[in-house]
This record gives sequence, C-alpha cells and structure tokens, in this order.
Amino acid sequence: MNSRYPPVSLIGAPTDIGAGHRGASMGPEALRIAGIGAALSSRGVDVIDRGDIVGPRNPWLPPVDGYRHLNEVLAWNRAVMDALSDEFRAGRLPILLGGDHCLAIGSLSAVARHCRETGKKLRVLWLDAHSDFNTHEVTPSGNIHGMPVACACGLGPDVLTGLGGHVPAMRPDQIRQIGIRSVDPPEKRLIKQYGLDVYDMRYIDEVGMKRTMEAALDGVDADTHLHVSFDVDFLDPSIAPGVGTTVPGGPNYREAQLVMEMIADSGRMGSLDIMELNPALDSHNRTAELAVDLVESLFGKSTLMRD
Ligand code: Z70
Ligand code: MN
Ligand code: MN
Ligand code: MN
Repeated sequence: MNSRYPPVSLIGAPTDIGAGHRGASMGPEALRIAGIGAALSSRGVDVIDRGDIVGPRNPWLPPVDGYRHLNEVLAWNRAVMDALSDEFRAGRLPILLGGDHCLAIGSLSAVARHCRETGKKLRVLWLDAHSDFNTHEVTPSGNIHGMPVACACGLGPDVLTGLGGHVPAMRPDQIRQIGIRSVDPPEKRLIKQYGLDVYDMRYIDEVGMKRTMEAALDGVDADTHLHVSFDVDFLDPSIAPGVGTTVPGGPNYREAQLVMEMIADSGRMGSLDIMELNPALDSHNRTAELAVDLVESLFGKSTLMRD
C-alpha cells in the first residue's frame, strides 16, 4: 500500500438535480468505467468503492423563487454530507463522484465540520470555469450548481447554508478559485464584495500556472486539510467535451497536469470532488478517461522521473 495517502473511499452521487442539462447523473458510472478504482489501486492506494448515494429523481421543473428543485437538492446534499462525514470519522479520504456541482454544498459542509472537529485549517481549491457564487436573487437560471460557493459562505437558503450546523460553513478567505472564465455580472459584484480569491484565466495567462498554484497553495501546511473541488468544465473543452457547459479558453492538458501534480506535492489533499462530468455529451468516455488520468496525478503519478 502507498503509505503517502490515507485510504480512499469512492462515493457516487448520480444526479443532475442542480444542473441546466441532463446527464451528469451518469458521471459516477462513467468514472468507474474509465477505471478510477483500478487506477488508484495500481498506485498503491487502498481504495473502497462505497457505491452510489440514493436520492430523489429529477422532476425537471422550472425555478420557484429563484431555485430549481430546492427540496430535491437539499435531500441529495444531506445524503452527501452524511456519507462524507462517515468517511472522515473513519480516517478515510472521500472522493465524491458527481453528479452536478450543487452537491459541493454537502461536501463543503462535511469538510468544514470535519475541520472544526479536528482543529485543522481548511483550504478549498475550486477548479472551475465558473465561480458558482450566485444567489436566488441574481441567478440567471435558478440552477443550484451555480450557487454552492455562495451557500458555503452563508449566502443562500437557510436549509442549505445551515446544512453542517454552522453558518457560514467557511470564510471566503479559505477558498481559492482557479480557471475561472465565466461569471455573471451580478455574481461578479458579490465576489468582489465577499473578497473571494479568484485566479481567473487572465491571471493564469499572465503569470503562468506554476506561480498561480504556488499562490493558491501558499500557507498550506501540515495542519491544513486541503479540499479539491474539481468541476470538469475547468478543462478546455477541446480536451474535455463531456460537460454540460463548455467554456472555451480553459487550461490545456499540460497545465491541468501541473495543477494536479502541485496539489500532490503539497501532500495535504484530504478530500476530492469530481463534478459535472456529463457522459451524454462526451465522446467515447474520453472526458472520463482524462479525469481519471488527472486523478492519478493528484495521487502522485508524475510524468517525470520524480516518483
Ligand atoms: C451560471 C448560472 C454553472 C455550470 C455552473 C452557470 C452556472 N453562472 N454552469 N456550472 N456548468 O446559471 O448560475
Ligand atoms: Mn462548478
Ligand atoms: Mn463549472
Ligand atoms: Mn482530514
């Protein structure tokens, strides 16, 4: 076994309840078919697949008061939070196989609670084309996958912001967003108001991915729990077409590998979300296979002779 990593638990959350396109519900199975379990095992990581969380079906209804499917989103997120909390208490590293990104409300709630219980410092790396910092007042869609970061910072309906029993679950200064290139105008104002640390594509173009990641990981130490929330639409659509919302101009293969390798080098990743993979929009499971390739790098597989 690879003693550099804690034992890992894979948890599927097969739903597209917070998304604007159907199909992210097939994400967990596509990641399994792409061999996520075997890839980790072959790196010497102790891995168990816990199977799938169960939740309500997607009724595909229009928004009510700025939220689509709020009750169903709540049910799924409660289940996600409970499943991740069980893994933290067992000393394991949960990998949430999404599912759309609204489920990060549950994973961030569990991670924040775990850090409060253990006294660890929390750092969240949000790898995404989007900031996901909308509220029901300003959302252009009502889709709750555009709101999880706001919810974690206490902006949102009480049922979601209070999920982990502490409002807000975390402070904006615990979050670093990387790869951002699609933000709605009122969302941008909220991001500035809350002081979110955003390394957008303009920043990455100007300073390069290495220095971006050094900045995003600055201050991460032995007492830090690093949570990585990886929205697959972070990647450039030319290499990752299988997502609901493709946004051009994302990180290329080499930049994405470097992100994962630098996270691995930190040695502090304690939990991971792999979200928004949409097999209905993919070709030959290629985006799932890329995600698995990147996860191997997150667990220390280097393209150079550094193992
Ligand atoms: C837009 C909204 C979004 C994907 C997040 C898009 C949100 N800002 N889309 N993730 N794929 O509707 O809130
Ligand atoms: Mn997202
Ligand atoms: Mn996104
Ligand atoms: Mn931990």
